[in-house]
Amino acid sequence: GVREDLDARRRTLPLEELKVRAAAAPRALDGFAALGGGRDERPDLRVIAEVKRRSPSKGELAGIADPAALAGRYAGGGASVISVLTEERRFGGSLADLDAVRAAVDIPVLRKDFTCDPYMIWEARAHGADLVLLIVAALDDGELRDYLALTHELGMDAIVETHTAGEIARAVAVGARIIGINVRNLKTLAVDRSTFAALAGNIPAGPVVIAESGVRDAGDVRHYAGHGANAVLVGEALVRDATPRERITEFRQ
Ligand code: IGP
Repeated sequence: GVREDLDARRRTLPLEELKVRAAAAPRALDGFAALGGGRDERPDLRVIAEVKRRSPSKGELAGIADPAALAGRYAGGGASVISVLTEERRFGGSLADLDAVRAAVDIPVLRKDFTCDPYMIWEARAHGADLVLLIVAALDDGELRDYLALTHELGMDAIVETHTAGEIARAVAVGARIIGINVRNLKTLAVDRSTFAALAGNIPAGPVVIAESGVRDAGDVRHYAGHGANAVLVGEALVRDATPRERITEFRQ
């Protein structure tokens, strides 16, 4: 499981050294605002474009030779945030990918990984991330609160990922400002796009609402937007596309 994987993960630096690097990093960009948060009206749909080399369900997705160049194309198409998978074993990502993307774009960057301890939050900041992912199903309420607090202390924001009504209630209870509904069941890896419409109504006004996974085309984007998504998080469809810049432009219309 996720926990075992993370226990086995190499700790590249002592926490004290990460803290020094986090303090020296340029301050985090405002991911909440980039996603349209803090406004009365959020007319335009935002796109979070993901750099994902492989996935447990699909295997190798694309030979991403240059994550920085891909991120540059995403930004050129009008992506609001770049998501970078850093999990190595199942997603083929790394902190080196995060570094490369961070250096390539001036929009907020999400470190997309299974955050399971404070170390990873410091590490994200030390590597220039502006957002981290907190998966409600993987954390208890105490962890969720503590990790969200640390994320905010470091000037970052968190996408708090949910998959059930109960998880949404927990995300709301801890004061999540950005709530994602992942339509992919992380246990079975099955994608059910109807999950978003079924659950979005449980999120009160205030948080930014993100539809995660399963976007194939502009029709799927319209579907999520029509059911209240402020942003969509798109991985596979973009990394496989020959012209991701044009695709993002189309998604935003
Ligand atoms: C993107 P897709 O179907 O567009 O490639 O999905 C994103 O939602 C997915 O990568 C994801 C994910 C996660 C990956 C959502 N939550 C948690 C790893 C861990």
